[in-house]
Amino acid sequence: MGTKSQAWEEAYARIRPEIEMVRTIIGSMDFSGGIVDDAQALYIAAQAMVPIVERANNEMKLLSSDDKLELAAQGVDDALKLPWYLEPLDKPVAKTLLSRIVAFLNKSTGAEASGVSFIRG
Ligand SMILES: [Ca+2]
Repeated sequence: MGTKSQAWEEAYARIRPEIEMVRTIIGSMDFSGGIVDDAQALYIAAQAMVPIVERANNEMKLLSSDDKLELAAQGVDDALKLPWYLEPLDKPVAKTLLSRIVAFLNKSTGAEASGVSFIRG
């Protein structure tokens, strides 16, 4: 993963309550288990993390694109407790998914309108 920047650490501390809220909400949803439910939970967590990270970035103005992607993926990892055999995958899968979600938002509404400026390319 590489070393986390000071800005990353500060942003992570800042969004921890919001990550916890996402974790609680997903935990309260009726996912009965199985790979389809796990995939849906992953998708929901990834979507939830985009505005959370973007808001932290707007407040701090210090995060690199890598920081933001890493932050969002860490948030997804924290928010999801998957079965042990899937747990090592949630962060890397989240990164791919987050890149796709942001690419979609930027294409469908434009980066300006969506307010989503991170994870391009
Ligand atoms: Ca996890």
